[in-house]
Parts: sequence; structure tokens; C-alpha cells
Amino acid sequence: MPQVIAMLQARRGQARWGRAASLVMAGCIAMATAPAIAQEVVGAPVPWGMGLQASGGPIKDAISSFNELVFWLMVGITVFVAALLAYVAVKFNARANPKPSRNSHNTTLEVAWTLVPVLILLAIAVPSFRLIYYQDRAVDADLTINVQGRQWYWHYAYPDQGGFTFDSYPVQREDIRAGQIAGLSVDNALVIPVGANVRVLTTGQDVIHSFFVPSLGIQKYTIPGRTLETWMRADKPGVYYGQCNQICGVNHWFMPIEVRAVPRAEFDAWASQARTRFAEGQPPLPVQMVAAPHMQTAEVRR
Ligand SMILES: [Cu+2]
Repeated sequence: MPQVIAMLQARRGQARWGRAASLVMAGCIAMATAPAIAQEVVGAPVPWGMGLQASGGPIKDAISSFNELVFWLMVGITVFVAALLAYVAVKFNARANPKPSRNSHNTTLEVAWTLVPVLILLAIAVPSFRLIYYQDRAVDADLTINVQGRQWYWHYAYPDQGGFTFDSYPVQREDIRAGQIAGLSVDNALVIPVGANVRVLTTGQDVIHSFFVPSLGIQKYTIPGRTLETWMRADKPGVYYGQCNQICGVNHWFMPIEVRAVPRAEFDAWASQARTRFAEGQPPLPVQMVAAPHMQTAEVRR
């Protein structure tokens, strides 16, 4: 990774397109040299990242496959329309076809261009509604977490783990340590057990915020005076980053989200000491650090 960063820095002076090409190349090298596990376990934005973040659980898997379906439908439609336009432009221009047809109706064609778009919309609507209902709520929740958006930090509560609550603020840039990401790492992360269906209840205190962790496929408004429900599950241990993605005021940027998914035993240990330590006004002891992947991201960002 340091070689990649040096490469990026060395090429800073180049022309725009040259620089873009070198960054794409560097990205390819980074992907080839990064350990495979790094991509799988951590959800975080990466420099020059394209497409969706890697999936950490079943909801994001479902979102990704739906995204793929819509993408390929769009590719098909775009290619078909472009080919049709090219065909018409070549075959029926004034020079090639000086005497135009005077037909104004073609029943078969009209039925076809009504039915085909209806079928395409149905092909999108059915999995889309299925996905919306899947995201709606946890069927068998193992754990409930209350998420409250506040100007400008997150307030979390674990009602079925003894009811402890805590605030989560971003780590200041000057305090960032190795393994943390400026603008994304927080002082007190949200900790969840791997493989657990986590019911997430969101509410707001002042204005509308939004709890958004892309790699877990969760995004829900936090609205004052209202409780919304959704759920998430991390199937791989690791760190998953997100942000408030509802413009909520001047310190909107100040609301990163850090979710740490750890084995159940480790979660139980964390929850039990968190109960005591938060009650005494101390932060809990950190859970196991999952270092490799987001350390690399932190280096690139520096
Ligand atoms: Cu916000």
C-alpha cells in the first residue's frame, strides 16, 4: 500500500487525464495486493471506489442483486434503443429512402411497445417490493438497538442488554490513530454480535437525521416524535462505517457511524462491562480491533 500512495503522490503534477489513468491503475494494483479478507470484512468508502460497497450481510446482498438486475435491464434498453436509432438513421434518411411510407398505424407494433415496457416494469416491481418488505423488520430479532439522531452526534441504547445508553462522536482529526479513519471513526462504536438479527428502532431528537450504513444495507430516517423500525445483520466480523445522510445542519458531517460486529461471546463480554462503565461515566473497553482493511484506507486518506 505505501508504494501505491507514493505513486499517487508522485503523479500529482500530471495532466488531469493522465492522473485519472494512474489512479485507476493504482486502484487495480491495490485490489490485487490487498488481502482478500480485507474486502470482505470491512464496509468503508475507498478512494476512487466505483459501485456499491462490499456486502456484509443478507440485506446488502439483496440490494446488490436488485441493483444488478436493474443495471442489466438498463444496459439492454440502452443498447436496443441506440441500435434502433442507428438503424433508422441509416436506413430511413432522406437520401436512402426518398419516398417515405405513409402508414400511420401498426397494431402489432403498438401492442408490442405497450406490453414490453409493462413487462419490464413488472420485472422491476416484483423484486423491488419483495426487497422493501424484507428490509422492513426483523422476523426473529435477537437484539434491539435504539438509535437516536441528535444535532450532532448519535445516541445509542441497548434496551434488552440492561438498558445502557451512550453517545457516539467522531474522533478528531488530530487524535486519529493507526487503524482509524478520519471522519468515520468514532469514540464509542455501536457493537453488535455477528450473525444476529438486530432490530433497529430509530428516532430523532431535534431535526431529521438518517442512520445509513451502506455495507449492511441499512438506511432509516430518525424523525423527532416518531419511531421507525428496520433491521440489520452482519454475517462477517469486522468494522462497518456509515454516516448520517440526511442534511441536518451545519455539523452534518459530524455524524459518522461505526458498527463493530464481533463474535457473540465477545459481544456479551463487551455488553456486560459497558453496562457498568457507562453507568460510571467511563467509555467501555474497546472490542477486538479488526485492523488490516481500514488501516489501509486510513493511510490513503492521510
Ligand atoms: Cu444528521
